Amino acid sequence: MSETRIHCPILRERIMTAEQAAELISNNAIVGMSGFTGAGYPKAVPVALAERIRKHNALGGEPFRISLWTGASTAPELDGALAEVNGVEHRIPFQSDPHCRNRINAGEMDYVDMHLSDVAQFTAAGFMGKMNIAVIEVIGIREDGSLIPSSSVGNNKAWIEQADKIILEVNSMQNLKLEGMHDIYYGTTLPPHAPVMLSHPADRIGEKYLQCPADKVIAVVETHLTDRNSAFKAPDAVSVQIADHILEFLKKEVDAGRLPKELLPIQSGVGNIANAVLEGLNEGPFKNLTSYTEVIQDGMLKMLKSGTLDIASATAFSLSPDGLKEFNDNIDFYRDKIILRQQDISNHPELARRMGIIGMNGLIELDIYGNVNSTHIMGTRMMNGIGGSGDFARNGYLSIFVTPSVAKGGAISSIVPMVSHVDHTEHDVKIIVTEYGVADLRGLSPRKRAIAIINNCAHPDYREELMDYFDRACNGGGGLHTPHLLGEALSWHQRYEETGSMKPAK
Ligand code: 0RQ
Repeated sequence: MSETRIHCPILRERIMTAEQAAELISNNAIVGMSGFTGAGYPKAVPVALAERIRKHNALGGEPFRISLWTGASTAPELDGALAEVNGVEHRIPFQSDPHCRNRINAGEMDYVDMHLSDVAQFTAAGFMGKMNIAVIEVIGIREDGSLIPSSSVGNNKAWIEQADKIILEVNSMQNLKLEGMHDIYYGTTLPPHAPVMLSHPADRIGEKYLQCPADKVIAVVETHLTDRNSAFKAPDAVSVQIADHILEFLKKEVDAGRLPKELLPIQSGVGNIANAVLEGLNEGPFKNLTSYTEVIQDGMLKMLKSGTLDIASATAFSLSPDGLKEFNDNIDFYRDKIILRQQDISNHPELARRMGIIGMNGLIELDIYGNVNSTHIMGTRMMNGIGGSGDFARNGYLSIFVTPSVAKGGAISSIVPMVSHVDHTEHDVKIIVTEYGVADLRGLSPRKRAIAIINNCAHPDYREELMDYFDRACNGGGGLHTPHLLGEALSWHQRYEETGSMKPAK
């Protein structure tokens, strides 16, 4: 394996085991790791590090903990293993791992939930200290020491630049034909930034490889392990209805001349509903679409295959096992239709505005005035994080938020009088879609938004009560711009915490 994938003689001399490499990471280190939505993350060193931490902590004394910075969410072998041994003191910028989530919500891990476009600049500026070491998965090392990136790019360029030392995992399980699909841009790190000269998702502005000074590389570990590839749930009736409403909405926008017939570049969030929306778009009337997004999901492969989509630009794959097989079996078809970029470019605010991205993201709850909570359960417990949704919602052309009208079998209304946490304010939220319909909030004042959201999107079980709240708030003696009953605004959440349901007792 080393003959074929590690072509740089100096770096071949640094091959060692994952356990030996893990010994090179110090207690309290700031560690950057590759990985974005379960793709391209290191798979051996974090597991070995977790084992080392477990043994260290079993002896008592000062606990061994690191700061862990990644691209986005990773996988059980990284976030899961390190969180299980309580080895992470500080975590940025996004996660979706159950162990990690438990530590965060138990107050045992400091989690800084960040806009994904901002991380490279924020860390390069040194706001949170200097990165000591980076662990990066690649699929090969070229003779000159440059690196062939893996199934995600994420923050790898930034981590390689910022870290004092680097450990490389060379994963021979990844398809070598990924080589050439990446576009790594070296023109921007800290302000003042020059304009990023990209105006179409198909544009290439960078290099195919990651530059990496060989003298920083202290270990090379060979692996042969697959990415975490979670299956998607087959689209259920609710997500199909949501997808249908989005299609209808987009068709009307085209008819009204507010969108071109091939739309504008699409961004689609992660998760089952986002994937179902892509499946719906694939069956819709649109052709020659483009995508400028973060992750390539199964639905996007299908759209490329059918010709609905011409090009997809992203920072990572997020495929199911079937999706991965389809991709690998037909990689020659997909190679020139997918470009993988670093996340400060895939999510770049300037580019989102320039290209006029149509952002489609999920949410936990929204309120009657259109404020969206994407991250917190009942105001206090972290789910995943804001991820890239804010990069696109604020800066794109249209920000569409999608959600089933209820959660937990109907015990929770996704539409509440006041959100228990805000990620996307009323100023960034343009269109809401549930299985009941579309609320087009563009140009509506708060009171008109409330009526549109309740009538078009709320579940019938909660509609009357929401309207009752709104009516009483309008007559409650407070201001009439955004009417609220402050003592009652969060009572639905309180009721859920106390009774297990937002529905009032009969
Ligand atoms: O939990 O499966 O245990 O029942 O949340 O909800 O409805 O399956 O929707 O998979 O699209 O995820 C906001 C989490 C939605 C996601 C969120 C529970 C619900 C279920 C999942 P169960 P659904 P999705 C690009 C953009 C932020 C990041 C982002 C997300 C689970 O879209 O993380 O947009 N977004 N990134 O039961 C309690 C509520 C609930 C609730 C849903 N009101 N109260 N639980 N759930 N609503 C990608 C990146 O940036 C990397």
